[in-house]
Amino acid sequence: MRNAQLLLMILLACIMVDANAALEWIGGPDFDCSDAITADNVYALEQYYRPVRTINGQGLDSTGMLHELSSQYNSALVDTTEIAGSTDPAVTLNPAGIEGPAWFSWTFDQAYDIQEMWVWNYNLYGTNGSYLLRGLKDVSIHYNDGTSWQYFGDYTLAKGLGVADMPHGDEIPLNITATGILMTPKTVEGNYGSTFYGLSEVRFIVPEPATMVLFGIGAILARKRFI
Ligand SMILES: [Ca+2]
Repeated sequence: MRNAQLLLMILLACIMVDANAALEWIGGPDFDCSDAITADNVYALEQYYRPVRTINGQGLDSTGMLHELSSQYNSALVDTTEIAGSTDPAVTLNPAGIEGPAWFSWTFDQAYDIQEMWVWNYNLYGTNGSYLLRGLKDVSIHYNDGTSWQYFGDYTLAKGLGVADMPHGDEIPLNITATGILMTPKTVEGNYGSTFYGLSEVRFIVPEPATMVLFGIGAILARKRFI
């Protein structure tokens, strides 16, 4: 009976912790490794609009939830007119070997259980909203299982708002274990109507560590109790 009561208390604690758990994301504040994530795209060597600007928090406010207007200092952008006609496979094919007008990839330092991917799309209004057309629209998502790239699915991203404090527009449910994520705009409708393809920020949500520890303890005790 004591074991059963202990197990019940632990399970209740797990539920309480889970309900109050702060969101944890790879490479974000309080994460145990700031080098946990790197970003890449066809413009990785460009001085501005570098892919790292999609994962280092540049452009986000003090709450970490609102992104300011996109610029070369806080967002990534690919100008496809500059790579048109290229025969370099690193440009014309994404890391999974699939053709697309552009691609963005994020690599982790190890495999993570990723619950969701949040996306802040390109966030600059321009004349009559013309720069918002640079935002990604219909994309394919691949994930690296540690050995090779696997197709996850297609997704349509919300258009940016062009405001100084833009919340993320998408929470893509993933629930996969991966060492990397790849996002490739479709050849048709890959963005909202531009030769540029841009993103402001992404975030990969992972289980909160304390919750995982408690769930682990609960699982061990449950196994002892019921086997
Ligand atoms: Ca950013």
